[in-house]
Amino acid sequence: MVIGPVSSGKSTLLAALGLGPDEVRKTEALTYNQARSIDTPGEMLSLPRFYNALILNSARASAVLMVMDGQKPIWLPAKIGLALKAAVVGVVTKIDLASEASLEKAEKALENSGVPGVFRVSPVTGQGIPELRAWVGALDGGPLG
Ligand SMILES: Nc1nc2c(ncn2[C@@H]2O[C@H](COP(=O)(O)OP(=O)(O)OP(=O)(O)O)[C@@H](O)[C@H]2O)c(=O)[nH]1
Ligand SMILES: [Mg+2]
Repeated sequence: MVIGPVSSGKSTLLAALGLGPDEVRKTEALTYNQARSIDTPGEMLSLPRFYNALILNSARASAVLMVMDGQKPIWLPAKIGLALKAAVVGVVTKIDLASEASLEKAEKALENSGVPGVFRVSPVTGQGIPELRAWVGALDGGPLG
């Protein structure tokens, strides 16, 4: 499952990991990509009335990737990572566009949201994707175990 701000690169990341969707467009609703992944629109993280839906659906996933745009880091709800019902890991995306200072800010914001461990990736250059794919692949029962 991917969660993160609007346009942070969640759907693009799922596609790069081979977990769907086949075609990346704006995500309009919480979407199950067959048994491969759960995609969420960034709006669900900016509107508190949607938090419960994120938390409930996270129970269906083996892992949650909390995605942060490395170029435009923003503060997330404090400690929200602790409420999710799956293993959670932070992923800073768009590292092909971001400065080191901005990447560090993104990692701070993830840490503040209660999300441990951070991968730095770019689906555009492929940096960090094999490492993240290996982490996801090592989960029991696949991504939606
Ligand atoms: N340069 C670059 N662009 C990226 C990267 N990841 C995503 N993008 C671009 O960022 C934009 C938003 O990507 P999406 O994957 O749709 O973002 P999202 O988080 O799914 O957005 P919502 O569904 O609206 O919440 C698209 O134009 C992508 O092509 C990256 O690593 N590098
Ligand atoms: Mg999307």
